Amino acid sequence: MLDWWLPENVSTYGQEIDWLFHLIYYITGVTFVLVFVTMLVFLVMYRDRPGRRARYTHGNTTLEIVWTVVPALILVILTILSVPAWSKIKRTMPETDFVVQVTAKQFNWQVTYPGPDGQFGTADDKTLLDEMHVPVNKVVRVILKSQDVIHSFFVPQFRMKQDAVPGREIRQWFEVVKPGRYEWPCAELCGFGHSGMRGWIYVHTPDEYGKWAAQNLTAEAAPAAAEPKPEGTKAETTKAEPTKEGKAKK
Ligand SMILES: [Cu+2]
Repeated sequence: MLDWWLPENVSTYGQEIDWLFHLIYYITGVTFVLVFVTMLVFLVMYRDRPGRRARYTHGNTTLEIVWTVVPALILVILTILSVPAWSKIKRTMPETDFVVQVTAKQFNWQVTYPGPDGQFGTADDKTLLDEMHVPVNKVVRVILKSQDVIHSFFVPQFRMKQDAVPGREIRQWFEVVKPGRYEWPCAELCGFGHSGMRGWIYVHTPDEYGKWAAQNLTAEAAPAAAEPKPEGTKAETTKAEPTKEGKAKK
């Protein structure tokens, strides 16, 4: 019923987020209606009328216990219901051979592929700015880092959101079921240029991805990294395709 409300879900675990989101929306929606209807009824019932005097009442203990315990129980139940989604998305790490490193900085996403040797931190690593290319129907593991402040990796259609925290390497994963181009904003107010910090994730069919990788990730593809980069230094970046829109608006 609320499906029009959210961006299209293209992730394998999106359903598990969405039903919780909808459940919480229904609960808060019903609460909202009940509170406002009661308030409006009381406004009319207890309005000022000639000859009527205000009366002091101390309250109703039973009622107060009920409206404290019921919301507390709802919150506990919501917590319990969200445990399976949390453990599936955040706690388990499906096996995959597709790993990319994302280093957030003010105000870009730096996406590093391990290159043909499959190792990070070697001469054939390729780093792109504000764009990531992945194949469809493939578990993608992201090693998320930050070079300066807290940023937040967010792709609404993937139902994935994770802070990037300086000093930490956070592993996340996603698997997309529909090829396309998805906006990738930073969801943490990370500084002056925060609103311009966004990239694009291109989800390709396996064939298309193979072609893209052959053109952009092979040793001869681009003069990206001529020598190994010591950890923490600013990576050289290559623009794989002209995607100007990724860098618009500062
Ligand atoms: Cu940011």
